[in-house]
Amino acid sequence: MPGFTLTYFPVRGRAEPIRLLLADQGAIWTEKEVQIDDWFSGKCELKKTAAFGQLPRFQRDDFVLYQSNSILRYLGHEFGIAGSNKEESARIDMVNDGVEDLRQKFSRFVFIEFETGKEKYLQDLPNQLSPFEKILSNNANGTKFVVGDKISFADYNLLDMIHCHLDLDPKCLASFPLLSAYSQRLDKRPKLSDYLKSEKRNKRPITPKHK
Ligand SMILES: N[C@@H](CCC(=O)N[C@@H](CS)C(=O)NCC(=O)O)C(=O)O
Repeated sequence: MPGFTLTYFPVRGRAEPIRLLLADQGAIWTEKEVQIDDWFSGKCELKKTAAFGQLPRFQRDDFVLYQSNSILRYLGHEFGIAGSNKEESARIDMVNDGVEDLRQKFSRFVFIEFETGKEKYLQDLPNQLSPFEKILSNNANGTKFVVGDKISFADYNLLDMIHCHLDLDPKCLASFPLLSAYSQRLDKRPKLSDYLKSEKRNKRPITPKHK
């Protein structure tokens, strides 16, 4: 088993879809935690060497990678879950880019508008979720994954975004039967389910803003 190391803050954040993928694919990995205060006080040397001055950081032996979506895609190739041909890979990338757009909106809301913008954010959320419902409906009537008949790295990214939004509003999937069934189905995958129940996962808040 290759030695994977994931370095991030003690939150779920942008490392969480990577953790979901690793857990579900049966990988063993080492977590290195960086305390947020150390990072911003300059105590942490890693900020100076990080490719874009940010985390997560992924390492496998002497191969180091930054950018959460690049890490997801790399692991997608590693575990054979990045598409079985060019077209499938491109569609998986497309969904993953759509998840990234949603993650950026979610992050902006959590970090900038949390106190004042919740009502507006939740009002607009169906508009943000409906493309994913449609994507699911176009693939085996929503009974499988976002693309093809095999899980892909984009599924872990989408699942994490669903988890984040269910935490914000447990009823947010009420008008999205396919997304709702999809997330319940994925959560029940044995290795993923074990990880989701684990203490190490549950002691990490979604972001530093969450309790
Ligand atoms: N596009 C990057 C964004 C990384 C990012 O925003 N990282 C944040 C935590 S989620 C960070 O390192 N913040 C501390 C800083 O910017 O110094 C990725 O996907 O990895």
